[in-house]
Amino acid sequence: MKILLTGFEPFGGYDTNPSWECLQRLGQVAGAEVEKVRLPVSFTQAPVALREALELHAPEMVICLGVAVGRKKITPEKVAINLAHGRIADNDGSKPLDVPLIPGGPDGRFSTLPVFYLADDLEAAGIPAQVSYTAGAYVCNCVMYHLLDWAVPRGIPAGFVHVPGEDDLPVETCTKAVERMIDYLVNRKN
Ligand code: PCA
Repeated sequence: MKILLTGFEPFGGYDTNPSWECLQRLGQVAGAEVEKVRLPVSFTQAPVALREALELHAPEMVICLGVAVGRKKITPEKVAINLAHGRIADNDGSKPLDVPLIPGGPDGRFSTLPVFYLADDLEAAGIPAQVSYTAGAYVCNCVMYHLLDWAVPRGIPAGFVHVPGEDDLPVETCTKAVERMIDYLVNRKN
C-alpha cells in the first residue's frame, strides 16, 4: 500500500517541528511503501505543495501531521472546517481573518480515517491519544481541508493527526505512534 505522510517545517519561533522530526525517524513499515513530504507553514503554499505531492505520488492513503504545542496526547482530528483564521502570521507573513479556504465548499469535512479506532489502538499500546474535534483554523486545518477536498471524492482514506510539542511527548513516541497507526490502517478490519 502506497502511503503519503506529510509533516511541517518549523514555525512560531521554534527551530524544529516534531511533525517532521518524527517522520524523519520513521524507518520501513511492513506492508507500506511510504513517501514523506515536508510542507511549508503557509496558507497559500501548503495546499499547493500538498496537491502537487498527491498528484505526484498518487497515494492510496494519506496521513498529514502537524504539531499542536500544549496538547499532551496524539490527537487524530475528526473534522476540518472551511475557515482560515490566523492567531499568528504564517511563515509568509500572512494572517487571514475569518475567510473561507474554498469559497462555496462545505463548512466541514470529516476525516476518512477510522479516528476512534486509531486513538483506542494507540492507547492500548500505552501511547496517549484522543480524538480531537478541532484542528483549529490555522495552516494544519487548511491542509486537512484541502486534503479531504481531494480524498473524499476519490474514496481514499486520509486525515490529519496533531502531535504534542517536544516538551510534552518525546519525538520517538510520536514516531512509534505513526508506525502503529500505519500498521493498524494497513492491517485493519474496519
Ligand atoms: N502546526 C500548525 C501549523 C503547522 C504545524 O505544525 C497548526 O496546528 O495549524
